Amino acid sequence: MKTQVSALAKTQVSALAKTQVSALAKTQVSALAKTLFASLALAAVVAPVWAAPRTVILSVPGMTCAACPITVKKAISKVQGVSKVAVTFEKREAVVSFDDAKTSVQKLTQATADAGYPSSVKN
Ligand SMILES: [Cu+2]
Repeated sequence: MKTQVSALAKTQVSALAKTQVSALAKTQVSALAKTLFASLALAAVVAPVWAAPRTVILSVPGMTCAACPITVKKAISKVQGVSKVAVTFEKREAVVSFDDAKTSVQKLTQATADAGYPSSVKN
């Protein structure tokens, strides 16, 4: 009889322990979720900082005369988010400053390609 009680007590202790572990796990998950949420909220706040103007140098090998840079500059300037464009015929390159929240390097190279001047990133 004593043994049975003892066994029963052990079972209950074990069950209690499991409940506690489970509660602890839930607390940890909740804490993790809070941390995750906090970092996501922080990311949302920080995002505009990441969207700071970026400058990229595009190689535009297809420019064959002094008038070509005008066409290239016009094409890049039309892309939304572009703040500054400097195209040099001598170097066959375009230095473009843009807001990477509004546009991407891919859109810039696409714009020059659409104008007849395929380009690629130099830096
Ligand atoms: Cu030309």
